[in-house]
Amino acid sequence: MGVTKAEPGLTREEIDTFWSEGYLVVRGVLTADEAKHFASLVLDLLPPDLSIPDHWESFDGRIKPFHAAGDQTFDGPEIIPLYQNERLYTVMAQLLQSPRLLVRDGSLAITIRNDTRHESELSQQLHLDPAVPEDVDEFLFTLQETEIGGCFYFTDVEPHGGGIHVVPGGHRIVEEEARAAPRGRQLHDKWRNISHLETVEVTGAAGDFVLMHHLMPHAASHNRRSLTRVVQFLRYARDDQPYQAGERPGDRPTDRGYDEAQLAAMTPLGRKLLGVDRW
Ligand SMILES: O=C(O)CCC(=O)C(=O)O
Ligand SMILES: [Fe+2]
Repeated sequence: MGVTKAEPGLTREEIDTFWSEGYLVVRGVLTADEAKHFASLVLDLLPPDLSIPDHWESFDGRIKPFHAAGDQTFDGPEIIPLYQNERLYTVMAQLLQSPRLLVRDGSLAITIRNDTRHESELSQQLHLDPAVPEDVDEFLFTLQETEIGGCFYFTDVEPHGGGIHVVPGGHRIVEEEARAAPRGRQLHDKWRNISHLETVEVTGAAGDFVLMHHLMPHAASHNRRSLTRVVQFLRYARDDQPYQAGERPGDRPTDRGYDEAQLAAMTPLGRKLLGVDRW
Protein backbone atom coordinates (compact mmCIF):
# COMPACT_ATOMS: atom_id res chain seq x y z
CA MET A 1 0.00 0.00 0.00
CA GLY A 2 2.91 2.25 -0.61
CA VAL A 3 4.14 2.59 2.97
CA THR A 4 7.71 1.92 4.02
CA LYS A 5 8.14 -1.83 3.67
CA ALA A 6 10.95 -2.14 6.19
CA GLU A 7 8.79 -1.00 9.09
CA PRO A 8 6.69 -3.69 10.75
CA GLY A 9 3.05 -2.70 11.12
CA LEU A 10 0.43 -4.17 13.40
CA THR A 11 -0.67 -7.80 13.26
CA ARG A 12 -4.23 -8.63 12.18
CA GLU A 13 -5.01 -9.32 15.84
CA GLU A 14 -3.66 -5.94 16.98
CA ILE A 15 -5.69 -4.18 14.29
CA ASP A 16 -8.83 -5.97 15.49
CA THR A 17 -8.04 -5.06 19.10
CA PHE A 18 -7.61 -1.41 18.18
CA TRP A 19 -10.99 -1.23 16.44
CA SER A 20 -12.81 -3.09 19.19
CA GLU A 21 -11.15 -1.45 22.23
CA GLY A 22 -10.46 1.97 20.69
CA TYR A 23 -6.92 2.06 22.00
CA LEU A 24 -3.72 0.01 21.76
CA VAL A 25 -0.20 0.28 23.11
CA VAL A 26 2.40 -0.06 20.34
CA ARG A 27 5.53 -1.28 22.09
CA GLY A 28 8.99 0.03 21.48
CA VAL A 29 8.33 2.59 18.76
CA LEU A 30 11.38 4.37 20.18
CA THR A 31 14.36 2.65 21.76
CA ALA A 32 14.92 3.26 25.47
CA ASP A 33 17.81 5.60 24.58
CA GLU A 34 15.70 7.59 22.12
CA ALA A 35 12.91 7.91 24.67
CA LYS A 36 15.40 9.15 27.26
CA HIS A 37 16.74 11.69 24.79
CA PHE A 38 13.25 13.11 24.13
CA ALA A 39 12.33 13.06 27.83
CA SER A 40 15.33 15.22 28.60
CA LEU A 41 14.56 17.60 25.71
CA VAL A 42 11.10 18.13 27.17
CA LEU A 43 12.29 18.42 30.77
CA ASP A 44 14.83 21.02 29.62
CA LEU A 45 11.89 23.29 28.75
CA LEU A 46 11.24 23.69 32.48
CA PRO A 47 12.78 26.91 33.75
CA PRO A 48 15.67 26.00 36.10
CA ASP A 49 14.03 27.88 38.99
CA LEU A 50 10.74 26.05 38.28
CA SER A 51 8.82 29.29 37.83
CA ILE A 52 6.16 28.15 35.40
CA PRO A 53 5.61 30.78 32.68
CA ASP A 54 2.19 32.45 32.74
CA HIS A 55 1.27 31.16 29.29
CA TRP A 56 1.82 27.50 30.31
CA GLU A 57 -0.77 25.36 32.08
CA SER A 58 -0.05 23.77 35.42
CA PHE A 59 -2.48 22.02 37.74
CA ASP A 60 -2.32 19.08 40.13
CA GLY A 61 1.27 18.30 39.17
CA ARG A 62 0.47 18.28 35.46
CA ILE A 63 2.57 20.82 33.61
CA LYS A 64 1.82 21.70 30.00
CA PRO A 65 4.47 23.77 28.23
CA PHE A 66 3.23 26.26 25.66
CA HIS A 67 5.36 27.33 22.75
CA ALA A 68 3.66 30.74 22.86
CA ALA A 69 0.41 31.93 24.41
CA GLY A 70 -2.37 29.74 23.00
CA ASP A 71 0.05 27.61 20.95
CA GLN A 72 1.01 24.26 22.46
CA THR A 73 2.67 22.74 19.39
CA PHE A 74 6.39 22.08 19.73
CA ASP A 75 7.90 21.36 16.33
CA GLY A 76 11.49 22.52 16.50
CA PRO A 77 14.06 20.59 14.44
CA GLU A 78 14.97 18.42 17.43
CA ILE A 79 11.33 17.28 17.83
CA ILE A 80 10.50 16.79 14.14
CA PRO A 81 11.86 13.20 14.03
CA LEU A 82 8.90 12.18 16.21
CA TYR A 83 6.30 13.49 13.75
CA GLN A 84 7.88 11.52 10.91
CA ASN A 85 8.65 8.31 12.84
CA GLU A 86 8.33 5.63 10.16
CA ARG A 87 7.07 2.87 12.39
CA LEU A 88 4.29 5.05 13.76
CA TYR A 89 3.43 6.23 10.26
CA THR A 90 3.20 2.62 9.04
CA VAL A 91 0.82 1.76 11.86
CA MET A 92 -1.34 4.84 11.26
CA ALA A 93 -1.47 4.21 7.49
CA GLN A 94 -2.55 0.64 8.16
CA LEU A 95 -5.35 1.68 10.53
CA LEU A 96 -6.56 4.62 8.45
CA GLN A 97 -6.23 2.56 5.25
CA SER A 98 -4.41 5.27 3.37
CA PRO A 99 -0.74 6.22 2.97
CA ARG A 100 -1.75 9.86 2.48
CA LEU A 101 -1.76 11.14 6.04
CA LEU A 102 -1.27 14.44 7.81
CA VAL A 103 0.07 14.85 11.33
CA ARG A 104 -0.66 17.52 13.92
CA ASP A 105 -0.73 18.49 17.60
CA GLY A 106 2.79 17.93 18.97
CA SER A 107 1.86 19.16 22.43
CA LEU A 108 3.76 17.98 25.48
CA ALA A 109 2.98 17.17 29.11
CA ILE A 110 5.06 16.64 32.22
CA THR A 111 3.31 15.05 35.19
CA ILE A 112 5.18 15.23 38.47
CA ARG A 113 4.31 13.36 41.64
CA ASN A 114 1.24 14.64 43.40
CA ASP A 115 0.18 13.00 46.66
CA THR A 116 -2.68 15.34 47.48
CA ARG A 117 -5.91 13.47 48.14
CA HIS A 118 -8.45 13.85 45.38
CA GLU A 119 -11.87 12.35 44.93
CA SER A 120 -10.85 10.91 41.59
CA GLU A 121 -7.73 9.41 40.12
CA LEU A 122 -8.35 11.68 37.14
CA SER A 123 -6.83 15.15 37.05
CA GLN A 124 -9.09 16.24 34.18
CA GLN A 125 -12.68 15.62 33.22
CA LEU A 126 -13.12 12.63 30.97
CA HIS A 127 -13.39 14.12 27.48
CA LEU A 128 -12.96 13.76 23.72
CA ASP A 129 -10.73 15.88 21.51
CA PRO A 130 -12.42 14.86 18.27
CA ALA A 131 -11.34 15.93 14.81
CA VAL A 132 -14.86 17.29 14.27
CA PRO A 133 -15.21 21.01 15.06
CA GLU A 134 -17.47 21.95 17.97
CA ASP A 135 -19.95 23.84 15.80
CA VAL A 136 -20.67 20.76 13.67
CA ASP A 137 -23.76 18.98 15.01
CA GLU A 138 -23.30 15.43 13.73
CA PHE A 139 -20.38 13.07 13.55
CA LEU A 140 -20.03 11.25 10.20
CA PHE A 141 -18.45 8.07 11.64
CA THR A 142 -16.45 7.52 8.45
CA LEU A 143 -12.81 6.52 8.17
CA GLN A 144 -12.18 9.86 6.40
CA GLU A 145 -13.38 11.70 9.48
CA THR A 146 -11.48 9.50 11.93
CA GLU A 147 -8.34 10.83 13.51
CA ILE A 148 -6.02 8.51 15.39
CA GLY A 149 -3.99 10.19 18.03
CA GLY A 150 -2.32 9.30 21.23
CA CYS A 151 0.97 9.83 22.95
CA PHE A 152 4.55 8.77 23.11
CA TYR A 153 5.57 7.73 26.61
CA PHE A 154 9.14 9.00 27.02
CA THR A 155 9.32 7.55 30.53
CA ASP A 156 8.12 4.27 32.04
CA VAL A 157 4.51 4.67 33.19
CA GLU A 158 3.73 2.13 35.89
CA PRO A 159 0.33 1.82 37.64
CA HIS A 160 -0.66 5.13 39.29
CA GLY A 161 2.20 6.78 37.47
CA GLY A 162 0.00 9.36 35.75
CA GLY A 163 -0.89 7.17 32.76
CA ILE A 164 -3.62 8.34 30.44
CA HIS A 165 -7.05 6.92 31.35
CA VAL A 166 -9.33 5.48 28.67
CA VAL A 167 -12.66 3.63 28.49
CA PRO A 168 -12.20 0.21 26.86
CA GLY A 169 -14.61 0.17 23.91
CA GLY A 170 -15.51 3.77 24.73
CA HIS A 171 -15.43 4.98 21.12
CA ARG A 172 -18.25 2.53 20.33
CA ILE A 173 -20.30 3.80 23.30
CA VAL A 174 -19.78 7.37 22.04
CA GLU A 175 -20.89 6.38 18.55
CA GLU A 176 -24.01 4.59 19.84
CA GLU A 177 -25.02 7.53 22.04
CA ALA A 178 -24.31 10.13 19.38
CA ARG A 179 -26.20 8.22 16.67
CA ALA A 180 -29.20 7.81 18.99
CA ALA A 181 -29.58 11.54 19.70
CA PRO A 182 -30.11 14.56 17.48
CA ARG A 183 -27.00 16.78 17.39
CA GLY A 184 -24.83 13.96 18.72
CA ARG A 185 -21.66 16.10 18.57
CA GLN A 186 -23.21 18.39 21.18
CA LEU A 187 -23.89 15.80 23.91
CA HIS A 188 -22.15 16.03 27.31
CA ASP A 189 -21.17 19.65 26.84
CA LYS A 190 -19.69 18.89 23.41
CA TRP A 191 -18.10 15.76 24.94
CA ARG A 192 -15.86 17.91 27.14
CA ASN A 193 -17.43 16.52 30.29
CA ILE A 194 -18.24 12.79 30.25
CA SER A 195 -19.20 11.67 33.74
CA HIS A 196 -20.95 8.32 33.29
CA LEU A 197 -18.16 6.02 32.07
CA GLU A 198 -15.53 3.97 33.94
CA THR A 199 -11.87 4.28 32.98
CA VAL A 200 -8.68 2.25 33.13
CA GLU A 201 -5.14 3.61 33.26
CA VAL A 202 -2.86 2.82 30.31
CA THR A 203 0.57 1.82 31.56
CA GLY A 204 3.57 1.43 29.29
CA ALA A 205 7.31 1.64 28.93
CA ALA A 206 9.52 4.46 27.72
CA GLY A 207 9.34 4.39 23.92
CA ASP A 208 5.80 3.00 23.65
CA PHE A 209 3.07 4.87 21.78
CA VAL A 210 -0.49 4.76 23.11
CA LEU A 211 -2.85 4.81 20.11
CA MET A 212 -6.32 6.26 20.65
CA HIS A 213 -9.37 6.58 18.39
CA HIS A 214 -10.56 10.21 18.32
CA LEU A 215 -13.90 9.17 19.83
CA MET A 216 -12.17 7.54 22.81
CA PRO A 217 -13.09 9.25 26.10
CA HIS A 218 -9.85 9.92 27.96
CA ALA A 219 -8.28 12.01 30.72
CA ALA A 220 -4.99 12.69 32.45
CA SER A 221 -4.47 11.16 35.90
CA HIS A 222 -2.52 11.98 39.05
CA ASN A 223 1.01 10.64 39.27
CA ARG A 224 1.53 8.96 42.65
CA ARG A 225 5.05 7.81 41.80
CA SER A 226 8.35 9.60 42.11
CA LEU A 227 9.11 9.05 38.43
CA THR A 228 7.92 12.07 36.42
CA ARG A 229 5.79 11.18 33.40
CA VAL A 230 6.88 12.86 30.15
CA VAL A 231 4.76 12.55 26.98
CA GLN A 232 4.14 14.00 23.55
CA PHE A 233 0.74 13.97 21.83
CA LEU A 234 0.35 13.44 18.08
CA ARG A 235 -2.68 12.99 15.82
CA TYR A 236 -2.82 11.52 12.34
CA ALA A 237 -5.64 11.88 9.83
CA ARG A 238 -6.09 11.12 6.15
CA ASP A 239 -5.47 13.95 3.72
CA ASP A 240 -9.14 13.66 2.69
CA GLN A 241 -10.24 14.39 6.27
CA PRO A 242 -13.24 16.73 5.88
CA TYR A 243 -12.23 19.07 8.72
CA GLN A 244 -8.44 19.00 8.35
CA ALA A 245 -8.38 22.62 7.29
CA GLY A 246 -10.42 23.73 10.29
CA GLU A 247 -8.48 25.30 13.13
CA ARG A 248 -9.18 24.22 16.65
CA PRO A 249 -7.83 25.60 19.92
CA GLY A 250 -4.36 24.23 20.47
CA ASP A 251 -3.73 23.51 16.82
CA ARG A 252 -0.59 24.84 15.29
CA PRO A 253 -1.37 28.15 13.63
CA THR A 254 -0.97 27.32 9.97
CA ASP A 255 0.55 30.70 9.26
CA ARG A 256 3.56 30.13 11.51
CA GLY A 257 5.45 28.52 8.64
CA TYR A 258 8.65 26.50 8.90
CA ASP A 259 12.14 27.94 9.02
CA GLU A 260 15.23 26.50 7.36
CA ALA A 261 16.29 24.44 10.37
CA GLN A 262 12.86 22.82 10.61
CA LEU A 263 12.80 22.09 6.87
CA ALA A 264 16.31 20.61 7.09
CA ALA A 265 15.10 18.20 9.79
CA MET A 266 12.24 16.90 7.62
CA THR A 267 12.50 13.73 5.57
CA PRO A 268 10.51 13.49 2.32
CA LEU A 269 7.82 11.68 4.36
CA GLY A 270 7.92 14.38 7.04
CA ARG A 271 7.43 17.11 4.44
CA LYS A 272 4.21 15.43 3.32
CA LEU A 273 2.94 14.61 6.80
CA LEU A 274 3.55 18.18 7.92
CA GLY A 275 1.91 19.68 4.85
CA VAL A 276 5.01 21.23 3.26
CA ASP A 277 4.65 19.04 0.16
CA ARG A 278 1.36 17.72 -1.16
CA TRP A 279 0.76 13.99 -1.30
O1 LIG B 1 -1.97 13.88 29.83
C1 LIG B 1 -2.79 13.02 29.53
O2 LIG B 1 -2.62 11.82 29.87
C2 LIG B 1 -4.01 13.35 28.72
C3 LIG B 1 -4.16 14.81 28.45
C4 LIG B 1 -5.31 15.18 27.58
O3 LIG B 1 -6.06 14.36 27.14
C5 LIG B 1 -5.55 16.59 27.20
O4 LIG B 1 -4.88 17.47 27.75
O5 LIG B 1 -6.42 16.84 26.36
FE1 LIG C 1 -7.44 15.11 25.63
